[in-house]
Amino acid sequence: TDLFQAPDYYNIDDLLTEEHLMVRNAARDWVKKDVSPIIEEAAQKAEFPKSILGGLAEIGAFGPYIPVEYGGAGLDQISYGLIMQEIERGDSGVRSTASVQSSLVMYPIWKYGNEEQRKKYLPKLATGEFMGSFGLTEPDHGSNPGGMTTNFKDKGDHYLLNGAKMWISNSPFCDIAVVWAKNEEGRIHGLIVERGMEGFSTPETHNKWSLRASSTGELIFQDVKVPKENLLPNKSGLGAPLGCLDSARFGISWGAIGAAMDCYDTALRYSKERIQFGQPIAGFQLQQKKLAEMITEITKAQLMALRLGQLKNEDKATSAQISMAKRNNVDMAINIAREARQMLGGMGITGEYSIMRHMMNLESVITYEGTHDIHLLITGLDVTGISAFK
Ligand code: TGC
Ligand code: FAD
Repeated sequence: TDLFQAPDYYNIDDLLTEEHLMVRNAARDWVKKDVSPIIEEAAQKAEFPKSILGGLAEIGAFGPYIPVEYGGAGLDQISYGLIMQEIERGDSGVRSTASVQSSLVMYPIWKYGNEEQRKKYLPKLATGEFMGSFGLTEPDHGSNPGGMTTNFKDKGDHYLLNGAKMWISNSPFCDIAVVWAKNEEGRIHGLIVERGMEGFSTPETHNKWSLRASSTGELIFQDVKVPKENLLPNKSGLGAPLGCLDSARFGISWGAIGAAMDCYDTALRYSKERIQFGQPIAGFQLQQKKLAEMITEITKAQLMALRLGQLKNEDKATSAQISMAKRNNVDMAINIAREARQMLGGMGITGEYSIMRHMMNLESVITYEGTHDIHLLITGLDVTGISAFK
């Protein structure tokens, strides 16, 4: 990784502002210095490296676009994307932690919370003093979150929350969780649940082969008394959590490019150095086909992400446009990881190189935040007007 050369085949840097480049380069330098050297061991041990939380906050990865008055970095959407790209070049699990904190915890508190909630939580989330998780998925409701059974009842001076969430990033160490649950009328609301509330537990999910440097777990609620002031008042219905997903999926469409860049760069360098049959394997047509297709796909993904960022800055990006980019760019990255791994031969399966870790991580990325197939159906619905979900 010391020699990392970021591919920029179409001079996309020329389309970025000074601020974008500054933010991107700061994130890139930090990943190189503080993430790349430790991440392989963390992944092998299946431990989230908590030592990097301060650094993530410093590069603006916790709330990049949240206004400065709430402790956020006050940046635009392209800067947010570039930060995600650089972090995921290091590891998708680290990017997951940042995505959840920013788009799934800070975003709903900022957009759907009241001023008191914003002031209480956002500045601490921005520094990493508080870490958050986002509970939407349940054991029996993944792609179909609208079917959720987690529920809360109005008990006069508090709400009583019952149910369980599964596959929750950051859950084992989160201080707060933004939890989506149905009220007695079946309407979905967001509640802020705090660690320490009686009846709230967060068991860790073990034995993952993917996203091993990210901590995943459950959120279990057994008669948890949630103060009424912890309900997010300004939006309800399934559209509320889905609105958060739009922001996270946008970040992932950039993040996946980072993972792909790292795989491409590693394979390119390796193939120029690795000699077989008396010549670098980069000289064989079959290997060049892989490299040529990789750089073509990365370039297409970069242009898609950049245009989407422009639309998002103008508040014009549709959910369906975001789905298309998430689906395309993650698929692009996982295919590049698989091809790049082959180019390294046996070396490709070891932790000496980052490729196999990226490849395994991307199996989660292509599944969470809406699976590859769900995003295809979202595009299908958008272009035909007919839902094929149900
Ligand atoms: P449907 O009837 O289509 O929609 C219900 C309501 O929601 C509105 N809506 C959206 N609003 C904002 N943003 C979006 N992207 C929206 N998509 C839909 C819609 O207009 C409607 O509003 P209203 O007012 O008419 O009620 O809902 P459906 O039940 O048919 O399901 C739709 C579907 C399949 C698209 C959706 O449920 C879906 O996206 N499923 C995938 C689930 C998913 O992505 N889960 C992610 C969990 S979080 C996670 O994975 C974090 S990973 C950690 C990390 O990020 O690193
Ligand atoms: P299912 O919904 O059971 O899907 C199984 C298969 O069926 C998939 O291939 C799917 O595409 C397909 N399928 C489903 N419905 C249809 C349909 N209508 N038509 C065609 N095919 C269909 N969730 C959170 O809320 N918060 C988190 O922080 C979080 N972090 C995660 C971290 C990791 C490491 C992982 C793996 C997941 C995480 N998730 C999180 C959950 C993630 O969002 C879900 O796994 C995902 O939405 C898919 O749900 P499921 O696993 O229940 O699969």
